[in-house]
Amino acid sequence: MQKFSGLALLKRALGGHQGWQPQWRSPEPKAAYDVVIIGAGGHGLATAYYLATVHGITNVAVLEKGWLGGGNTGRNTTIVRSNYLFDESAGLYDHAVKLWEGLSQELNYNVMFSQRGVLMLAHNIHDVQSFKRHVHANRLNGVDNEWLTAEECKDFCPPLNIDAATMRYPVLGGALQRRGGTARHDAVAWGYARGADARGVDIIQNCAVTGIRRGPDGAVTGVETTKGFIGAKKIGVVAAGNTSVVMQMAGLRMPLESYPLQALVSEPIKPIFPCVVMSNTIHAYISQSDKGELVIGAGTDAYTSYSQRGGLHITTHTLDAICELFPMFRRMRMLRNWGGIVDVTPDRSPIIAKTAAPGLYVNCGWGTGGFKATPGSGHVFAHTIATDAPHPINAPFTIERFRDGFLIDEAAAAAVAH
Ligand code: FAD
Ligand code: PYC
Repeated sequence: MQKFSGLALLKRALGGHQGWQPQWRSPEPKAAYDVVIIGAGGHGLATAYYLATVHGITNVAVLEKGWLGGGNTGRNTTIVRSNYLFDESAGLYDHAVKLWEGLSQELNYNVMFSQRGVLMLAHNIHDVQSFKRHVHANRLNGVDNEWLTAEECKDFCPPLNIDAATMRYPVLGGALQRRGGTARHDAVAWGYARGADARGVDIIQNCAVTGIRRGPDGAVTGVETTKGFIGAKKIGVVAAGNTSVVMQMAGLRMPLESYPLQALVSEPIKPIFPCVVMSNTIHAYISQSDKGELVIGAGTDAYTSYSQRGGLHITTHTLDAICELFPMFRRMRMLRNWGGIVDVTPDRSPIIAKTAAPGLYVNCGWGTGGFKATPGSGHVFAHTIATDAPHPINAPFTIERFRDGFLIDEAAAAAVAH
């Protein structure tokens, strides 16, 4: 694998940037693989990477109907945090944050992970009580989170308006996770793709899965695709908003609904915004990308849909909220908006599990919040596929919890987007 280093960059720069190799191959599919992963988003690529690096399973294909990272991975607003309420979630999301902290080194690829802090604002008594409960629960689990007064919020994020006289919903304080922050979403997909490819994983783009074949015993035998049949001993479905459609191909119904979720960015400006701020109550969140754009987002559309765009009224509502919280941004122009399709479970927690079909595994239900979990999700899903048993961290995240009632209700922590 081509190594990146300061010296390598300098050498290429002096040589007119000749000689860079493609970061991954574009192979034709083989007749069969030990494992086929459906979906080359961050989670699917991370799964393939850890199958190869941790479990030594390299006869793996990742099949992608479009382009690598072109789903929600390349459409999200890159917020990383682990301030979820329940022990199970703290275990899962903080596992991911710990992997984020070493990911650029692990992949030899700069994923631009920036722990600039995620501040969740409280605007009413309910918010204050709920966030303080999160702060205490997180700290019991060894996850950093602290309560700030309104003035401390303003110190941490100077553009924030805390003048109660000018606001519908005054800022009463906020919960700050300093280890939270942002990362470069494309780089995460590219870094995992490059690492998996170098270990022999075939990443096959423009290859839609159109069917899942099962043998007489119910076990999977392979997938029908737009490039023909590909045999597989094991199949991992990591198709985000399309999960229900793909699982239906194996005859399985999922407890999921798919909604459009959108975001938008402003014109780029000089660095002004030092952290991530989220407001669940007035429905907006904001950060600034390293390119200088303000990255702004809101909630899902109210209705299920497979269209990768959201309703205009959601955008205008979000911008109302942003202008109220940060009056100085009233003069900004918005550059572009886009949407993704998010797969939402009834308890707003993911499913990372074996299924009733032998050899078929599913990783889904991340809804509006799976980017932050990418490394941890791939790591534990690879374990589940390789050993046919869950990793202790994902053991509670079964499909059966919706039958048995062991829900992990993270609606509040799933935050502004829900
Ligand atoms: P994806 O990246 O969507 O990958 C799934 C892939 O499967 C896609 O590339 C798709 O083309 C492919 N696929 C589907 N069907 C088939 C098929 N039949 N055959 C082959 N391939 C198929 N999360 C956060 O943690 N923080 C955030 O700030 C955040 N902001 C968001 C903002 C927006 C606007 C959106 C839309 C989402 C946001 N999320 C956020 C959620 C996050 O993006 C997702 O949970 C996460 O990226 C899911 O990753 P994935 O790899 O599972 O899915
Ligand atoms: O999960 O933090 C999150 C998030 C922010 C915006 C969308 N999802």
